[in-house]
Amino acid sequence: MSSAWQVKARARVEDGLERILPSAGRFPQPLHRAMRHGALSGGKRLRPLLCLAAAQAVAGKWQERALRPAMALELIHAYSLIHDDLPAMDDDALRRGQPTCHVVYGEAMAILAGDGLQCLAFETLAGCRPAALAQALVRELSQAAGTPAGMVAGQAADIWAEGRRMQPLQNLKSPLPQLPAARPLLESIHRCKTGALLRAALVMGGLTAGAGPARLRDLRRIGADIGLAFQIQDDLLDRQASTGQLGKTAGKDQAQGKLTYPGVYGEPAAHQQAARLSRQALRRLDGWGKAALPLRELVESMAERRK
Ligand code: GRG
Repeated sequence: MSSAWQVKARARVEDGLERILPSAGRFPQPLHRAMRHGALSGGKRLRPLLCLAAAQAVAGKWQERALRPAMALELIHAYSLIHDDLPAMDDDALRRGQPTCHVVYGEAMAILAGDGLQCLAFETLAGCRPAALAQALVRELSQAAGTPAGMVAGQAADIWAEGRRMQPLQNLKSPLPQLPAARPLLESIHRCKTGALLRAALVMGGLTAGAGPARLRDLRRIGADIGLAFQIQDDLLDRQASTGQLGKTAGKDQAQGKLTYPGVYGEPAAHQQAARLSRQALRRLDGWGKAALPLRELVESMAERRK
């Protein structure tokens, strides 16, 4: 169940995204419609809410100026989902209970829509003031979304580990090194692919609210905990929930031979690990006081999520 704070924050994010996305009627219309399809067709808006909640936890009250970084995070997330659904990646026709972007607009427009959303994310951050804050936010988001320790690196390692889409590499002149062992590889994939952006959401909220080094370190640690817990839960939900519940195709990880926590450790141990990480994140918030209530509630609702 969403708290009143979450309802208000989500509405502000929806309004903001509606405002900054190019209108559907603007040339070239197929591109802009595809971008809007990717960014406005539902979604829990977790990353923006985490950013806004972290800013409030640090500053003690609602931070209007955290809306820009919050939207930038969601734009990057939306781009990653559009690209992840492409036939060359995860190849899925269903997302948030609707046909995926490439199914509706074709592969070329879906690729370009993802590119456009990524550019718009950084343009949005460029409008933050003072300029030193904009610079710090751009650094945080580009590291979390990029490589070697961000989302793009995690996605590449995931695809490499899965093996299915690597056939062209047989033509390489110099062979690639062996993949790391399953357990460290799995944790690294999860921390980079999904965890890095969730961690950045907290850090960007903290930066916007002027957090000092100790608060930023706490936010980074909380973000790392909930980021890994989130992906472990995703692995579990992929096995345990239905396509109707998830709004995306269930049971794909096993079908595609993906490296997952329940696959490597078993479902009970994976469940325990996710629960332990969520508890650890909540403990780190002890002593933050009332201002951190929205953040606590978000961490709790993430731990209980069913989709
Ligand atoms: C294509 C560069 C590139 C990266 C893609 C994030 C990602 C990397 C792939 C998504 C694959 C996936 C479904 C991972 C599970 C975790 C995840 C990101 C789930 C979707 O996030 P939610 O649950 O989605 O926050 P909503 O729809 O609520 O926004």
